[in-house]
Amino acid sequence: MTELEKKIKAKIPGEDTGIEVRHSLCAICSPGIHCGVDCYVKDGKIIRVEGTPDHPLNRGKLCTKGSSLRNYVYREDRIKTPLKRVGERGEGKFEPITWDEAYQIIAENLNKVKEQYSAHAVAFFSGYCKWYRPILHRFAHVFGSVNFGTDDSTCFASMYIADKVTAGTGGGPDMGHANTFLGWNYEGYYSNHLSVAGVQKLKERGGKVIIIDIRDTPATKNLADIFLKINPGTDGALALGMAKLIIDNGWADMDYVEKYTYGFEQYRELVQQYPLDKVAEITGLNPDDIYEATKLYATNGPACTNFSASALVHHINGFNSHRAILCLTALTGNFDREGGNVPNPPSYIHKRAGFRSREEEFRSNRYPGGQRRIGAERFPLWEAQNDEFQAMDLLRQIEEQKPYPVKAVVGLGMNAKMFPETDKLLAAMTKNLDFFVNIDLFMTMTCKYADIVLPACSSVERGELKAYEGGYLAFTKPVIEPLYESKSDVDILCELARVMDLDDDLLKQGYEASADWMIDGCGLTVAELKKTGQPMKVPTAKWPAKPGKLLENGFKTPSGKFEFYSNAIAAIDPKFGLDPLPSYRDPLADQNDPETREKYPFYLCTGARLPHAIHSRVHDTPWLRSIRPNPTVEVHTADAARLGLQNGDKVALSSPYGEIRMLVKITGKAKEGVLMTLHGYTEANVNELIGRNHLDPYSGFPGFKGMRCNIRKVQED
Ligand SMILES: Nc1nc2c(c(=O)[nH]1)N[C@H]1C(S)=C(S)[C@@H](COP(=O)(O)OP(=O)(O)OC[C@H]3O[C@@H](n4cnc5c(=O)[nH]c(N)nc54)[C@H](O)[C@@H]3O)O[C@H]1N2
Ligand SMILES: Nc1nc2c(c(=O)[nH]1)N[C@H]1C(S)=C(S)[C@@H](COP(=O)(O)OP(=O)(O)OC[C@H]3O[C@@H](n4cnc5c(=O)[nH]c(N)nc54)[C@H](O)[C@@H]3O)O[C@H]1N2
Ligand SMILES: [Mo]
Repeated sequence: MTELEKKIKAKIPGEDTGIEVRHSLCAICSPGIHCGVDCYVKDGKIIRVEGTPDHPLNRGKLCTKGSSLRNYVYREDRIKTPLKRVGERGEGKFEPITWDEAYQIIAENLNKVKEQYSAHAVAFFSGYCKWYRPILHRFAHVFGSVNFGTDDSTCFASMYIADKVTAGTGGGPDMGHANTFLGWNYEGYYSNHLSVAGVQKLKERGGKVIIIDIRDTPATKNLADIFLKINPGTDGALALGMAKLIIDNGWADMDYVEKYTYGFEQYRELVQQYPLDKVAEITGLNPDDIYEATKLYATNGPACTNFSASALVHHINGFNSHRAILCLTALTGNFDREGGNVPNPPSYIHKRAGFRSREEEFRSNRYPGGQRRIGAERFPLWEAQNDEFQAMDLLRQIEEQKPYPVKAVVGLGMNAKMFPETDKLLAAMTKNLDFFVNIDLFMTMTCKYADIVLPACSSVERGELKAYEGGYLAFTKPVIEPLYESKSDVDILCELARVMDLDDDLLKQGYEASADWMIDGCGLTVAELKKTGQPMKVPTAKWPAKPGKLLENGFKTPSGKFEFYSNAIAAIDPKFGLDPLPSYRDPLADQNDPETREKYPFYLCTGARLPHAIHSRVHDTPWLRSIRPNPTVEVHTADAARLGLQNGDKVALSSPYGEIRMLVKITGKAKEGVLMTLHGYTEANVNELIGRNHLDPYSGFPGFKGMRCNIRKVQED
């Protein structure tokens, strides 16, 4: 009897249950935390899902989303066949077609746009999903387009670029060796529950935790020794003020600063402008608390810091806030040091796993050049530092068709609700695109605007290459056949490459051959990985990462040092006004005229994570939706009292760009004057309230977490 059979017998006694337990992963969530799942399969159907007990990542645990995996996979709105639009764009009228017909139509239309305009007039865009990205990226380039873009235009990349221009790379918190954890916008229980154990262990060892957040969370309650409940978007000012305190009190590691950093004098001058009383006023914090937190961080080292792919950089001053915080790690000698923030390059699709892959080469060695990417003219730093287009300029370019037309979009999980002014984007696509194909699991609002819609299958219906922390790699096996006529995204792309006869043998050979090419030299092959479908230790993986390499060999920046003053930013044309120093500006700088202030007195923070929801993708998963059935806005107790609002009241949220309806949920979690709500609802899409030009000039990121708005009660309709 195999181990699995024993497990089933133990769980479900009796003779021949006809049930098999098969391993896969849950891809609902953040790619960094794709937990191992055991699917109980009977008659080709999943009847139960549990966490895989010996999976190196989740060790048997599952969150609410993972526990709903079965409900997600068998949702009624799964797209069943390839579809061709027969009504108007947006109307949602389609007829089923065959895969062959779909490929022919796509090939013809993309080639037509290429002939009439250019290959760059086709934009390839991926939503939140990451696993197929190397294939899509290469496909775009082999087709001849420079325009590959993703949700990274609003997530992660701002931080990545800020890290790159400051230190050449980012660094993760070395929690295992730290005495202090500076949890800057850290709320692990909600967005990354598997990270909480590390913080708990640090506390058990007697380590200290500082958390800086705008709301009360389980992390602020359970973990924080010091909690700074800061005014939203003012973190940059706090970081500069902390730097002044550190320097003035002699807590800086001047030996580190002298040996390994660049631009300290200019930085010192900048931070002198942020004395404690001024910082306390901007941030809304008590000066003593700021002092205590700073002292603890700077004197109880080694200290490591949490950074977020979204929270801070979702303010229009966020790029520099991130840099200002990163600078603290060098000022205190905690960057690239044990117990501080330790660089560790990604192995495969953002995941740090201690081994080298050829993913970057795979996607970039067919880069066609010949044009600048979408957004390059407005966001030169982005263009210089990232190999994707900045999708926050897509709407403008589709509307204006300048500097060159965009006439077709190939979307994989493209979700227009991710973009500010969603309706305008859909209107521009309707009016100006010759062709739009979208591939998704579900018939989303965005799919309804597509000319061709293709059904993708889920993680449990496909095989997928996946790297894990600790030096692991897996190639999963499907646990059930793809539902209906759905297919794996990578098979769709590789089949299309064959139909279009693209000049690329690797893509034409398929995903597994491409994956093998990318992991060549790591010590494992796809064939070996497929034998178990479970994560295997990569023989060449070096884990954990050893600190000190940059200090020894030099940073990958123009000066070879950690740059308080960024030479890469200084090289950008001064007309863009980008400061090489991490200077601070008001998060609502573009909305502070008296009229707007008066009309929209509230601060709107959208999308701070909650455990049961993830962007738009599970709002229509019944089990998860049942936890919070209605789109709600969290209103502070005092504001609710002042406005005469009760729990469950219907309100209109408005900004200069639009208005949506939600229900009131009264809490004391955020500060007075701050409204908090989730994104991704079709019936209450908060991104209608975010202005398309409310963007961080360094990264192009939208101010999702900092926007003026108003709230008023409306009658039930
Ligand atoms: N207001 C506001 N807006 C935000 C944010 C915020 O905090 N506030 N957060 C931003 C951030 S950080 C991010 S990362 C983005 C995420 O933004 P989105 O890309 O909108 O994320 P999702 O809604 O999770 O996924 C998009 C689509 O992918 C589909 N999908 C799921 N799995 C697959 C698959 O295997 N194949 C294919 N082809 N499709 C699949 C889903 O069904 C869904 O329709 O949103 C950003 N937008
Ligand atoms: N359950 C769940 N998990 C997720 C996701 C999801 O949608 N749902 N999305 C995934 C994705 S794509 C991403 S990018 C990550 C993001 O994950 P996190 O980085 O954890 O992002 P958030 O939860 O948006 O923000 C973290 C904390 O920052 C706080 N915050 C907001 N504005 C400010 C501010 O101005 N200053 C300070 N100091 N704090 C602020 C919020 O209140 C929140 O508690 O989560 C991933 N994990
Ligand atoms: Mo994100």
